[in-house]
Amino acid sequence: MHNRPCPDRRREGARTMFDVLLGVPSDCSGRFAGCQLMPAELRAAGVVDALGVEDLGNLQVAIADPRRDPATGVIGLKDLLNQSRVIRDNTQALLAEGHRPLLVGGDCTVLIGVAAAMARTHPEAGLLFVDGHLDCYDGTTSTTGEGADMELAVLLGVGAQPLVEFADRTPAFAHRRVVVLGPFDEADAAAEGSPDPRTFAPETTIVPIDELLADPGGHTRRAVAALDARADGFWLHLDLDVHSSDVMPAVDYRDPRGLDFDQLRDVLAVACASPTLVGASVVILNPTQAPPEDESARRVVEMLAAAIGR
Ligand SMILES: [Mn+2]
Repeated sequence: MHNRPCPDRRREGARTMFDVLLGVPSDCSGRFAGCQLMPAELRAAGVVDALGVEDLGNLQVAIADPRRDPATGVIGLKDLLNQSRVIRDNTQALLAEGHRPLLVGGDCTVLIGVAAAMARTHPEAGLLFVDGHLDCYDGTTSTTGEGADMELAVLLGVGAQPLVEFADRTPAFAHRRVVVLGPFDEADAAAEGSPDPRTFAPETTIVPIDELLADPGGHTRRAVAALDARADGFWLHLDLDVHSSDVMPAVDYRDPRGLDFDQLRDVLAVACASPTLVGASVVILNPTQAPPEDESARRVVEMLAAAIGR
C-alpha cells in the first residue's frame, strides 16, 4: 500500500485490525432523530474494549436544519457540506498518518466526507458498500430529502451538484472500483424514479440481497478479489440496516428482508481479513426506534469483535 508512511502503526493495525475509533454523530434528518446517538450507544455497549481501539472521541458535526434546500432538495445542505468538510479533514489526517480508522456514525452521509479524504490519500482505492438500500435517490426523487438516501449516487457522480462536486474529483470513486452488497430496495427505488446505478454506473458491481443471502462469505470474497484486481485498497462502509429488522429493529427504516447477525459477521470477517482494507465506517443504529430492552448495540459490538477475530 502506498501513502502509508508509518509502518509501525501498520503492523499494530494488522494485529488489532482497526487501531482508532472516531465517532461521527451525524443525522441527516435535520431533526436529531436518533442516529446521532449511535457513537454513545456503542461506547456504552463496550465497543472500545471489545475492538481494542484507541477512542478519539466524536467529531463536532450536526445537521440542524430540517428544511430541504430549494435548489437541490437536500435537507440541511449547508450543514451537510460543513459536516463533510470536518469528516474529510479528520479522516484525511488519520489516513495520512497510517492509521486504519473505524468511523462510527451517524448515518450514511459520513461517506461523502470519507470519499473526499480517500480521493486525496488513496486515489486508486475502491469502496465496498454494504447497505440494505441502494441510496441512489436524488434531491427530486427522494421522498425524504435526506442525504442518506443519496450518498452512493453522489459518490458515483450523480445527484445534487454541491455534493457531487464536494470531492476533489468527480466521481469520487471510479465506477468499476465500487462493489455494492445487500440492497433489497432496487425495485422500490426504480418504481419511485430513483436514478439506477445499473444504468448510470454499469461498471459498478451490485449483489442484491437475494444473491448475498445464498452465500454471504463467498460473495464477499469475490467482492474483495474484484476490488483487489481493480483498485489499490478499499474502504468498507456498513449500513446496519442491511440487517433484517426482525433481528435488529434499531434502524430508521425497518425492513425484514436483510441478513441476520451471523451472516453479516461472515461478510465483515472476509472484508476485515483483507490486508488491503484501508478503513471502515459503520452507521445507522437508532436507539430511539427500538424498545428499551433492545440489545442491538450489544449485538453489533459482539459481531464487530467476532468479525475481526477478537
Ligand atoms: Mn444507507
